Amino acid sequence: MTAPILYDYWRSSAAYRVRIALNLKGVEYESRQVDLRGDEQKADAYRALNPQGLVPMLEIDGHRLTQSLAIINYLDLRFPNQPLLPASAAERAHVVAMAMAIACDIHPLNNLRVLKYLKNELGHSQEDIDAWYVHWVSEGLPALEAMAAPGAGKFLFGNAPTGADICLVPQLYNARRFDVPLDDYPTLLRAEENANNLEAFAAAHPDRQQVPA
Ligand SMILES: N[C@@H](CCC(=O)N[C@@H](CS)C(=O)NCC(=O)O)C(=O)O
Repeated sequence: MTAPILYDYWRSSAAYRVRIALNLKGVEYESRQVDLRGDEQKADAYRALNPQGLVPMLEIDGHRLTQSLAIINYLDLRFPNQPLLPASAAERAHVVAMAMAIACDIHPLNNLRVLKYLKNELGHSQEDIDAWYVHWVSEGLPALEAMAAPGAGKFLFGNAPTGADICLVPQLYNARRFDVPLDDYPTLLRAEENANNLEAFAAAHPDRQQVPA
């Protein structure tokens, strides 16, 4: 297999998820930074690869895959070592629900293009935008804590990392950037700490990525 190419951005939480999944699966890949600060994701050259103009995009096995959860699902089926979802239908639905609570219900409200639209098109102040960010994260995380607590062990579900932890760690990284208080989420913090103790998670951290000049 030729090395997959990840169209990546060091600070993108959706790309961060895919970096973690690739590392957990032990798949070596090439990272190509798409500079979101310079709007490279909107350029024709990138949109020709991913019409949505978003990162991540993964070239693997002759495919161009988009959407981080779809990519992670592909990797899980393609590389069955270290499964990222439980085998039982009910447990799988629970883990997917936690991942989606983050990836579908928190992250999209706080994405760069949404924050830029609030600022540039709708004329909101940075103070309003920060409040918007904190509001949606602070509404989503208590629900996630309640969802996770009954089945959590070292991780959000049980004692091995799953797709839910893959979504959690980048979301908490982002929350800290916006000074969102996290003390009320002991289950989430425990899973985050245990995840970050694994090299697969640590190596995917934004601080360990190449930053475009
Ligand atoms: N649902 C998509 C979200 C992708 C996404 O929103 N990516 C962000 C970075 S985290 C992006 O490319 N933003 C560019 C922009 O907002 O213009 C996924 O999970 O892959």
